[in-house]
Amino acid sequence: MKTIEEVRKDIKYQFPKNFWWGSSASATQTEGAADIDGKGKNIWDFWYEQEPSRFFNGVGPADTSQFYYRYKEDIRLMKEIGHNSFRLSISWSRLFPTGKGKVNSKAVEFYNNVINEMVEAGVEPFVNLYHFDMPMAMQNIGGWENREVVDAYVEYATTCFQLFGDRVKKWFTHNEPIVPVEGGYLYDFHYPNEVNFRKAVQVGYHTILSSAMAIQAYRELKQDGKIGIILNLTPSYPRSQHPADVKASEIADAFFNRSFLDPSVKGEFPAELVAILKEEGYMPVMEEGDLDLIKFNTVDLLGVNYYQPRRVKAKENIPNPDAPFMPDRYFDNYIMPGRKMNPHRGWEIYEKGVYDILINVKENYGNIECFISENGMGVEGEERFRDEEGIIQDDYRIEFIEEHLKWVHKAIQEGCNVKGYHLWTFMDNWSWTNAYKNRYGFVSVNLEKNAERTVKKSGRWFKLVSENNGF
Ligand code: BGP
Repeated sequence: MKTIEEVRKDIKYQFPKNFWWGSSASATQTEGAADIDGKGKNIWDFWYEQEPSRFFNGVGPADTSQFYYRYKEDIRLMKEIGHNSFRLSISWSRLFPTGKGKVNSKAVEFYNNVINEMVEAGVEPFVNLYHFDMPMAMQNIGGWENREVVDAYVEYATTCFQLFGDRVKKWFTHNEPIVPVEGGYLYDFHYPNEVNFRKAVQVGYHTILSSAMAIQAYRELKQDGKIGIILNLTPSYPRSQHPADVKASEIADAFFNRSFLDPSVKGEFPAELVAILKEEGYMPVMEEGDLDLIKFNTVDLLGVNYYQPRRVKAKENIPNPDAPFMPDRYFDNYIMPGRKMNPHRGWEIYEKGVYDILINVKENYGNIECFISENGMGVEGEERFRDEEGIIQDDYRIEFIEEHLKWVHKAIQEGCNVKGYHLWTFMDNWSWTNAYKNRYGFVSVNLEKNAERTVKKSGRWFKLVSENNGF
């Protein structure tokens, strides 16, 4: 590896001053201690009890990376590998074991300790309020389908602002809110494992409403920070410029990107999506005043998660009219010949996608302040890349990050308002039903050796990038 001096001489991509270098993670995926110190169950604890076989190698949410116990060591390592910021999430069911009512004082103590430790280390905490982890007591009354849960979420969010807002200046209402809609109500990879488009729409709508209401609550408190949302933006590319392919990709974009992006940033829903929902008879139940709430409480800051593109073509066959309604009634997914793959995860790698997203945000979303809040490369069986000194030689990850950063750099040169880059993720963690199958971290977690942490080659490399503010 090059020395700092060698790297410094050779910087081709210099990033703006105070660029946010760091990584992101979530509570359920890292904390462990799932039934300790008064934490209530969330949907993951419950589902795992019901169906452990749905989780890779049968590993459940109590066996995650033990951040609850080892946060001091982890924050020290963040600092060591050049983090000036890190995104975590608060576990709603740790703070409110039944979703609302009485606050769990042990949770307050834990999050205070984590936040204080980070501030002391010079790693700015970016805090997300919801990362796929509905408290079970709330799911039992319908989760996001039920408007009462929206009110409980706003109470939870407000409590977080009051408890931690003196030190936390970057808040996020949700991470990838479309994923629980897809996983829980369309494609069966999150609890409650339903396939029901009507519910999916209601869940999505209530999530957007909850975000706007939390933003309103945050602004009423007049804390001098920013509040945003983190969205997985998956650009839709048509197979060809044939109008039928283009139309199919525009519809996919309206369902999967603009459904959340437009209301979050512009305060309104995409007309194309509303037209389809009206025509098909799937408009959600709304209350008077909701649309104004959404209109006037848009985000300050946008987190962009980018992993892979979505390639789309016009439908090959007429859909079965008796099949349950799904968004893909309007398009087919397209496998592009010659695409570049991450063979370890089975996802396409298309680095320019990140640039296309940023240009779109600049041109069509008022160039709102944004940052890359997740990007990363999952690798199955990564232990095989560990060398004799015990270091994972993840050159493929370094290359992956570099190739994406080059496009981020180009977007910045062209005037995009991009403030930072966070890798998914800091250390290997528990990834929902995939458990520990795909490793993403700068730091490896050796499950065989009591979750021992060792910095990978990419972590050492990232330290240099952060110190030089470029590479
Ligand atoms: C993102 C989620 C993360 C994480 C990541 C990797 O969509 O925000 O929580 O799960 O995907 O996922 P996987 O392990 O399935 O490759």
